[in-house]
Amino acid sequence: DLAQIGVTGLAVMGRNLARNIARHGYSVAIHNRSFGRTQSLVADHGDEGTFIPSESAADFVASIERPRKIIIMVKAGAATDAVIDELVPLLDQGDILIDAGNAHFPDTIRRENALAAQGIHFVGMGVSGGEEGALNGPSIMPGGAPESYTTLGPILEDISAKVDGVPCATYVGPDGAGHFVKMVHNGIEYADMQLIAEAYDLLRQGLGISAAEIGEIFAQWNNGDLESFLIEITADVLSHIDAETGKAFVDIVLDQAEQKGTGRWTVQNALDLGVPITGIAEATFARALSGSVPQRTAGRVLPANAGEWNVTDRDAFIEDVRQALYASKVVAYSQGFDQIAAASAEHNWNIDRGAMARIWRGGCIIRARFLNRITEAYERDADLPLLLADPYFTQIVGDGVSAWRRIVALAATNGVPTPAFSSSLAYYDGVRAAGLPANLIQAQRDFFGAHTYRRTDKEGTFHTEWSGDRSEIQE
Ligand code: NBP
Repeated sequence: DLAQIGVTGLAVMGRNLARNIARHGYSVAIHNRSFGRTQSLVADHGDEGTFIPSESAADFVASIERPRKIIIMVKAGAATDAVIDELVPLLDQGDILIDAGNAHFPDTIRRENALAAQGIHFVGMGVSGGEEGALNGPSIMPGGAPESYTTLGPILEDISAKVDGVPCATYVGPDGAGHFVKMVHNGIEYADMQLIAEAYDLLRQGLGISAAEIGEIFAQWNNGDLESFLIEITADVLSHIDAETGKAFVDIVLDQAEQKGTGRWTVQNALDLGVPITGIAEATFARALSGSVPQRTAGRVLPANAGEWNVTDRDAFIEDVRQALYASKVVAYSQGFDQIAAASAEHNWNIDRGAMARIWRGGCIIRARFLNRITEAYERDADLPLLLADPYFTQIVGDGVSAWRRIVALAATNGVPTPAFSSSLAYYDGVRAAGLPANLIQAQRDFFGAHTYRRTDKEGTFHTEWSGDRSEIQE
């Protein structure tokens, strides 16, 4: 019998995805460049479902029913192109090739265009949730031609995470849309993690309490609006004791954060689109700063001239930090969804932002209770220009804004770096302001570069002839 679907690339992600599909009753053809991984999957988990192993790509393709559905789960970049190049000559018109790796979306657009010309459906598919998610239910963000989702969708929805019985998988949009949305998901993840780290730092420095005590605070927060996977694991991480030293685990981890690059891609794309995703950008740069060892070493001499912590009402301070965290988090998501809207308009992807929030509720790293609120906001207004301006978010962030200001002011006074809290508040005040000093920027631009300006009192484009003595030349 022929397999219903194939998976090639059986490292940790592909192996778990193949097992997940097989456990849902589908027969799965499996293949990997080096046959050892294919054999060990059968040896270790062959009893979980129907696997059809092949050593060669030709046998693999021949073992799958038509139109074929083949998931590629290999290292992003050149490896993905190598696999596509090997498979394509073996395929027939109408077959569906699915790249489930972390491709950069411009690569997906390029591949989709090239393969569409050859009659092959190419689906760039974001998968989030790590190895655990791949096995037990990830969040799945497939792009490509909509007709490919008709055959592929039911399988993806079957194997995805479910929240209230609703699958965390849906069609995102043409060509690179799926990988784009996965990229922004990762960018938001960077912001979310940085905000949590800043909250932790403020609690630690402000209250002088232990990591474990802060873990308890996070565990409590996880019972409310902040309930999310990242808050939950933060509570666990903070209460974890290093077996070797008996110290708090977080205290023996070197304070230099690394990155694989999806945060950087998100920020680069936002710069291209001109969308201010300051929360994600600050989070990405905060990781870069943490790893800037020569600068941090040289910087140790810089004077602080900072105040000293003197928190008199412990509970009030904790609640202020919680509100600052929640408000900053809403800003980060608001900005990320702006970026999705801008890219969707640029590429004609027609992405439903409410649906993206819905499929992020389970399976993925940023899964959180409050994503329901985002879905509801876009259900109220699909074209909402600013998530913060949805009545629910306006109220909840407005309720917390005094606390947010107190926390950012305290952090600045006491010399604690809170780039994501602070820049998110600056963004909030920026979009809220009736006027911005951008008028001065335009005047300066006109002065030195004759870049022109528009006026508040009449339509049109104007240029002022600035004279050598800096006074305006009268006509
Ligand atoms: P890796 O990213 O470590 O890739 C290993 C796989 O790529 C192996 O199957 C390897 O075959 C294959 N491969 C390579 Br490397 N070069 C190849 C080539 N030239 N031709 C054919 N196959 C080649 O595996 P992973 O960690 O399972 O991740 C797979 C994908 O999923 C990546 O794109 C990753 O970014 C993405 N992803 C990972 C996670 C996660 O949490 N790890 C989460 C979400 C998405 P071999 O066995 O013969 O060496």
